[in-house]
Amino acid sequence: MQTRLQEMKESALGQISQVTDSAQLQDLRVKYLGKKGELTELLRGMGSLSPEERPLVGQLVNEVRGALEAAFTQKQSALDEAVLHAKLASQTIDVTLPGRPVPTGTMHPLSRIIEEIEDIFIGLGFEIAEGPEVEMDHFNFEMLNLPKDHPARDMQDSFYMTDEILLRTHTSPVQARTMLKKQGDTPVKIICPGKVYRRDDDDATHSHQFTQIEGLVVDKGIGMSDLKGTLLTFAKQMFGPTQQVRLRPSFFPFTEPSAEVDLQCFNCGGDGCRVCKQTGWIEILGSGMVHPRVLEMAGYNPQEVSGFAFGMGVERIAMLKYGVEDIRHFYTNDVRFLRQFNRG
Ligand code: 2NL
Repeated sequence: MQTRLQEMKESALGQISQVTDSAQLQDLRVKYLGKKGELTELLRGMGSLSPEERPLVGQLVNEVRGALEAAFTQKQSALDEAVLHAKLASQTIDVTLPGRPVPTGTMHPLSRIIEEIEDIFIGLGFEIAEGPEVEMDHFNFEMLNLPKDHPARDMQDSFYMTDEILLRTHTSPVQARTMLKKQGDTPVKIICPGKVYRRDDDDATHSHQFTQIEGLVVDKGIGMSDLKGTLLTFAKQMFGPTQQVRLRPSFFPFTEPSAEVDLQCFNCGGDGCRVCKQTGWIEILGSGMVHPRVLEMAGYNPQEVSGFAFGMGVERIAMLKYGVEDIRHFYTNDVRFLRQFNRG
């Protein structure tokens, strides 16, 4: 009996060591340790042993069982490890290979300019206001002192959807709406960036759709000096600390008095060049003191408060700043054009 047990143990250990996968190992486990396995079979034979032999053989059976179980467990973890190693080996990556480039976009030059201008005015305590691009005639023209028969309406040929609804021709209606919403509350200190539309034939310097930023300040005691100081501060932050501004008389129906604002040419510093047509100055903004009629229509008493407003074309600033010679480049979105901005 002892000999048979020893032989069985040797044979089982031998077979276990030969096994190459988990399924084979499980078969062996059943064959030796299972309910109908060889060890159980041997145990049944113990009945025929003498009382002296039984405890000895019992002990030996337990030893053999323990040895086999240990061998199974050890083999199982060896097999698991081998599987893991094989998997790791088949899945290795070469970290020294060059990566696949992921094409990233760049910010559109117009968006960049808008963001720069917004940041400057936010720093001066302005808030950003937005409004609809499809606008009512009332807010686009009437509220800005441009009644139906006003000749300036011809100047701004518009895209009408109906008699009363059009694509806004400037962002001024956003300012009119903001003032109305505030119901006479002061101060109003906003800038309004956005797309505007005019019926123009597109060419190198005209586009039927373009981008405007307008600003508006309404409060007690606002004067022309506030307008000039604000725009000078803006010019210095946008174009450099030595920048100067120049105001020239002008006309807009919604401001009185009105002024064009010139910046010193940022290309030649004022000496005169191709960009400034030898004048040393570049026209960049329209501005003025808000017309009393406009204040009144928007719910403010022009005897108590006053305001200044200004408007600039973002494409024009971007063209001057980046030396872009055709406004249509901003909308055709040729990546070779767009990639030239925002490098690094
Ligand atoms: C230009 C001129 C300007 C304004 C816009 C404005 C708005 C309100 C009241 C009064 Cl609500 N004025 N806006 C004033 C002066 C000039 O824009 O050349 N834009 C490109």
